[in-house]
Amino acid sequence: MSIVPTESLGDARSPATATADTRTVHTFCRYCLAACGIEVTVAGNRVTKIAPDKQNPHSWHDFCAKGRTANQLVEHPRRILNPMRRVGDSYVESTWDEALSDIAARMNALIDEGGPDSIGVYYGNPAGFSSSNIIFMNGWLDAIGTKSRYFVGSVDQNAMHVVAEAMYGSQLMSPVSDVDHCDYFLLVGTNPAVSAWNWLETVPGGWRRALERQKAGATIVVVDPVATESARKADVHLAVRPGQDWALLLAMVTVILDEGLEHEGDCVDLATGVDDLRALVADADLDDLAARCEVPRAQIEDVARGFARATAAMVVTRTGVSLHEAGTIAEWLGHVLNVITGRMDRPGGRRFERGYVDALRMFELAKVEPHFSRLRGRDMIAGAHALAELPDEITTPGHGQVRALVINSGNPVVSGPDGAKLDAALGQLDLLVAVDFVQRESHRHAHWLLPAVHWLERDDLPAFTSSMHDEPFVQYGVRAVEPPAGAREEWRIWVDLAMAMRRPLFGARGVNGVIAATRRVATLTRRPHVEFSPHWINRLLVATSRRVNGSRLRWRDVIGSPHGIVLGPREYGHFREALRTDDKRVHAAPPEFLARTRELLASTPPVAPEGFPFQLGNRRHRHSMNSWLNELPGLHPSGRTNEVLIHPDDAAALGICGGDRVRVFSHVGSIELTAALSPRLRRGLVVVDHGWGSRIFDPSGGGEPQSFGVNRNLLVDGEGMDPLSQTSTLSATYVGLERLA
Ligand SMILES: Nc1nc2c(c(=O)[nH]1)N[C@H]1C(S)=C(S)[C@@H](COP(=O)(O)OP(=O)(O)OC[C@H]3O[C@@H](n4cnc5c(=O)[nH]c(N)nc54)[C@H](O)[C@@H]3O)O[C@H]1N2
Ligand SMILES: Nc1nc2c(c(=O)[nH]1)N[C@H]1C(S)=C(S)[C@@H](COP(=O)(O)OP(=O)(O)OC[C@H]3O[C@@H](n4cnc5c(=O)[nH]c(N)nc54)[C@H](O)[C@@H]3O)O[C@H]1N2
Ligand code: SF4
Ligand SMILES: [Mo]
Repeated sequence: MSIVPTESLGDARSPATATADTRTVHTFCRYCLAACGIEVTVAGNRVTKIAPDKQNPHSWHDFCAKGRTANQLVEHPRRILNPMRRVGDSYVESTWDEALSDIAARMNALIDEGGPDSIGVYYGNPAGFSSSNIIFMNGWLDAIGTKSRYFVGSVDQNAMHVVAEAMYGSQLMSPVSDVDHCDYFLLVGTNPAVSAWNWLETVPGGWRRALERQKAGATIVVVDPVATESARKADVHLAVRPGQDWALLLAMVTVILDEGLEHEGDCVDLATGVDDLRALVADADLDDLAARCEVPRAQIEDVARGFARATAAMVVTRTGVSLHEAGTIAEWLGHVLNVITGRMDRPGGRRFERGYVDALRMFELAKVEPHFSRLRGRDMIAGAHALAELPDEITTPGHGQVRALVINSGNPVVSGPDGAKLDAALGQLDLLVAVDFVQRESHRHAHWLLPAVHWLERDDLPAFTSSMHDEPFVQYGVRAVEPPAGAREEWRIWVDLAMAMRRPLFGARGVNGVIAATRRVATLTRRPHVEFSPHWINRLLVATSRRVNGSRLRWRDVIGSPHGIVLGPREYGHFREALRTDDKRVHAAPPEFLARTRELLASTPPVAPEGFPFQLGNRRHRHSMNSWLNELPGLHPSGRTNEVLIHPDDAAALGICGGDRVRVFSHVGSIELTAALSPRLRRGLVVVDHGWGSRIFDPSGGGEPQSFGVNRNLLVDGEGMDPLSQTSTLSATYVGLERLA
């Protein structure tokens, strides 16, 4: 079949119910992986209302306030509507032709001097919610041949990738939660009541569904140093010492193996390495482990037994685990608990969803050559280097020094470690290009601001993440409104840059010529849909998709089903065949993890350094998305900002009352904010929400920057890192507190 679309994208959109000037569009929210189905009312080209899509068969018929107000970002008063070029201290509006040719010429000159690695990119979390952005960004990076790729994974999910690679043979093999059949939830370092049940998986309304299971008799255990919204609903809350989940989970593995509570079949047939685990736990001492994580031994034993004996159970680990030095070990031990108690690919456990597209295979085909960073000599993880390495790579001269950087959907000065150091480095670049809607903190030194398109203005078919849904599902995410004339989808920016730089997209000769030819034909024939676009790829992916529950996906069904299609019931039993390990077994005890765990066992428990007696924790807010959406009045009544939460006893000892101004300092930075007292924290922990303190500039209007709250990551040392996943230790910083006069 031809993959050239025969209808325009406009025709492919959902058959909107229309009255005079008002239409209803069914699509899904792309702010987080919960992917809630939504019903968007559009008048003219304006969104007038967003409601949950009650007919979406996969979604939970509900959503959160971020989805409800998604149009506020579209209509942001400071939205960048055309490319903006820096001239001195201000910006002037420019055309795309000017922007692309200037950026291309400057980048080519830098490559001539310092090689391809002098061009770098940082891509943030929202890049992954577009079905075309990262594919074409990599195509452009391959065109250049640069390895200076930095990615949000090193402040988020890298531990999962490292564990999946070592245990299952592919970094992308992330199991999904089978919530509706689960009898025992062990939730570690996650607050799904606020953050929704998502981290490399889509489990719509996951928390609500877990609570329904609880009503039917299931047990929920939450492991968190804070009595969060989720912990307060749990049957058991283990207020673990921050960063010591590895000790807690290892203690549970010990109890299970010592007491013979493991799943015999899976320990023999499915997994290898269980004997190595036995040898490891033989060297561990339960009392020592309990002392390290500061959870009573009896409670650990209870939970381990309850978990192992439950008919159906799952461990879920998230960012509370990963943003610490032993994050990978704790993440691994969570998977070990699932594997040795027979929870993989069984009802109520962690299932492997195949998806209609074999993302694992595509990932293998696109496999990048190993690359070691210039200064630290560290390997890439999930195709990118650690954000923490970026500042030195920018400021240290030599061949391959990063001299031009593109920030694609990211705000790393606020979301990554040691923002001040990164900010200073960004200021030294020969060329900084930001692709975003508004100019935020990380973009303040930008030479070019390139306006992006919001998902309400964009079509997405998230085929490569189809294996992350908790049931087989497809939905074509149609746009609700047309983007502003001057904004461009990222894929087009990357394609245009490759062409302007005269470097072959994907490093494949001839591709640029084909794309240029389709553009010429489109102009000549006045049929814009003839032009090459990601739509071609979508058609190809659907045409070559694999059978789900025995049937093949058809394009007309995909675009003819605005609410999405559940492609039959959840399937079990594909995990084994999907494994990418050579022996098709789960490697329960990868040697590098065993070695690191022995190191941790031999180490003395961490002590707070002199002068910094508190540990800085983190919180997410329902109405924020990392460092953005904080500025939207519909989500945050004016004046809302972040504060420092302190345990009342700790506050009393320092003479601090709620409402006092307080200075929080670490050995790399200092911030000032208002104190709020909360008995919900462990003593010794202080909590500041991340994501605040990002200014929003006004490049077109010249107004004063708007600022909301303070950036707690200014206190985080970029040197702190989990050696296995290269993840920054964003939740482990030791800080001091003082009351300000
Ligand atoms: N202390 C601490 N720090 C953390 C965390 C934590 O728990 N504690 N969490 C970490 C986690 S999990 C993450 S994912 C990272 C997030 O880190 P990042 O992804 O680097 O940062 P965000 O704050 O999400 O900023 C995203 C930017 O993308 C823009 N944007 C949104 N949608 C689009 C789009 O479609 N196209 C384009 N071009 N731009 C878009 C937004 O305007 C915003 O400026 O932060 C990490 N930082
Ligand atoms: N409203 C909202 N929803 C979001 C986001 C958002 O910014 N806002 N971000 C999205 C993104 S990008 C992601 S990655 C997911 C993240 O989803 P989650 O990982 O569930 O994120 P959090 O809600 O920050 O929950 C992390 C919990 O870990 C706890 N914690 C901190 N340190 C430790 C520790 O050492 N051990 C243990 N056991 N717990 C610890 C914190 O107290 C916190 O309650 O959420 C997504 N959903
Ligand atoms: S939980 Fe909120 S932000 Fe996430 S997809 Fe749903 S509506 Fe969007
Ligand atoms: Mo994240």
